[in-house]
Amino acid sequence: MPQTMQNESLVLASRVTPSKRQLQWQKIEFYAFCHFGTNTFTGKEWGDGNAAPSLFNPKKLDAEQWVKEIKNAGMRALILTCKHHDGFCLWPSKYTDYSVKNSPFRNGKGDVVKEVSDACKKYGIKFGVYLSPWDRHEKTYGQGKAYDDYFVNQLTELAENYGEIFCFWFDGACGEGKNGKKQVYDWNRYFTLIREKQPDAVLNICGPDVRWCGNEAGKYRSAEWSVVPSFIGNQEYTAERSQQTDDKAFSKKIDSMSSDLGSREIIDGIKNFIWYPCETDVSIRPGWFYHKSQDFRVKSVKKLMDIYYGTVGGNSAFLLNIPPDKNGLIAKSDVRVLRKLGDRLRAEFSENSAVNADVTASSETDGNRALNVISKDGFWQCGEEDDTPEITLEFKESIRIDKAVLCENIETGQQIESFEIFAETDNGFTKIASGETIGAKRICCFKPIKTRRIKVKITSYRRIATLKKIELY
Ligand code: FUL
Repeated sequence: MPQTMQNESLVLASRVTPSKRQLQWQKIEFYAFCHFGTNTFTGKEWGDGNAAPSLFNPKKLDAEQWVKEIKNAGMRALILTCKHHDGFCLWPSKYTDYSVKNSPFRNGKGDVVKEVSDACKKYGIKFGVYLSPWDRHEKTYGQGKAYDDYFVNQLTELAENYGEIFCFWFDGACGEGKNGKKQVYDWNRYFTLIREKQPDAVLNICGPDVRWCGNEAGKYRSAEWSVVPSFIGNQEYTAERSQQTDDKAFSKKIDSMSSDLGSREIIDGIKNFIWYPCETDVSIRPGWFYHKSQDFRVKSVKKLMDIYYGTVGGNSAFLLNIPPDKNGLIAKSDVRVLRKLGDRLRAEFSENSAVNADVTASSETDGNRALNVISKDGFWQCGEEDDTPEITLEFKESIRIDKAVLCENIETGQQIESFEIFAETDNGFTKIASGETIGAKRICCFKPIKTRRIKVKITSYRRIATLKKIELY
């Protein structure tokens, strides 16, 4: 433990670790959101709950097409809007008539949730549920327990009938305004039910497992902490900061809750902390739902790569929305970008040069050797007295790289507060990258460089310093 670690808040924060389900979720890294429903047919972003079910008619719906494109683009899961704010259900719920069963889709015999979850199973990606708590159609909304019963019944249908669900996504948005209906959600009841039916599922946004990044514009923090003060995990705190009007500008707003949620300065004096890792949600288009007029406004591969590096490579998950069109297919314009994105990701991370290195460190602990950073299992942990640990990777022949990937062993917490990376050239060691947090993953990009030695220096950390992986591309 470094000399500077005398502060009580720092010690407490350094002892917070993720749950098993949070660890599993963290490995998914990059996954898709599919906003689909009556809005797809009415052109709206927020349906008012009055659109006729007869409008819902995706004649060529092919969930396998969605999943194949999503998987090929490098994503490992898909979250479907089973019910958005308009209340229309994409599965034939027993508890309402406002669903696919009263639509022309598959002559009222269809079930989009089933088709999408089956396709995910078939192609080996995970399936997640978005179920909007705010419901503009359901009459009991605003009546307290009556609506909670309705919501719990729907959660039960989804949790019981569609196999394994990796995530339940609870949106904090509500546009009722001051004079609108006021529903006090019984969150604990919802969470208890899901823990019982789907114990491995994470509960996102208004749930305790995964935190909303605070904006919908794809903006990420330069230092992202997964250990944050406990009050940030409060549902009301999240809901108050979520979307309150059908305001097109909200998706571009980048005033995220705060740019720093966990540094030494911010947590000073705080005693209660939670592991609450970040998820960055953003749409591939301006809207969350498909609008033909936005076919020319699909984000570029360059923009998506930037968000990928900043989120997956910045200790956050990346949740990219790809809204299927009126036919029930991912539109050609989006497919084109997704395919290029997949190719690009494969090319950027094709050959990890670090695997051939000789690894040495300024210190190491029993069982947690420096060499572990290039092997599949284990991690490196520096010695107790080592205030600025260094780890060096040496190669027999020069390697040419433009990216370094660093991962902390988050099973023992998030501890590193700053680091620097150096490459040896003819002029000695030159600094090629630096940063604050690492967490689950940090991707550093730099100008291509030829070198025979790479050194990672941890310039500040909390209680223990670990690295699980170093990769070089
Ligand atoms: C927001 C919602 O209001 C949007 O319609 C969308 O579902 C987005 C992911 O969350 O809060």
